[in-house]
Amino acid sequence: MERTLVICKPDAVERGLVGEIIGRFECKGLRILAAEVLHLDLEILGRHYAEHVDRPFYDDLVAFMSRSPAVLLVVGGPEGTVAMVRSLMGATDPGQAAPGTIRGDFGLEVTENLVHGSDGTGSAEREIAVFFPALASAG
Ligand code: DAT
Ligand code: MG
Repeated sequence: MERTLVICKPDAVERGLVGEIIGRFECKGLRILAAEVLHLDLEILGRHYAEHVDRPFYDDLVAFMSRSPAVLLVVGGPEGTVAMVRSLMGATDPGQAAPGTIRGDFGLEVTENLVHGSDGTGSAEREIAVFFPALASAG
């Protein structure tokens, strides 16, 4: 089974969109393998977003991601699941995201874009290990 790390970001929780977002993955046929509500702090966000620490938007990104609780999910399915989740999410900027995608249907601007999904199978396994160490793959 291919796995990916999904985060329903603080805006999604605040707006009561978690059920809608999880429902889209379930309707597609993907499985929820793990779920947790967690108020993220700067330490865990620094590990999760390690590739972005030097980007100009990093401070705004982590301020947003740490302002209220998020819902962390491990989503699993057949080969291609990581890309399928990205396609259900839509483009990073909700203003550009296609209608029918989560970001396209519910978002307006890039920081508050509702949902995170890993961008490859390697980053998926690394991110799952950050938030769900008990589910980390061997090696
Ligand atoms: P994605 O979440 O689609 O994988 P990313 O990994 O490039 O996008 O960036 C992580 C998050 O950082 C993204 O969800 C929202 C924020 N972000 C990205 N680019 C940004 C920008 N140009 N301005 C402000 N925030 C940005
Ligand atoms: Mg990314």
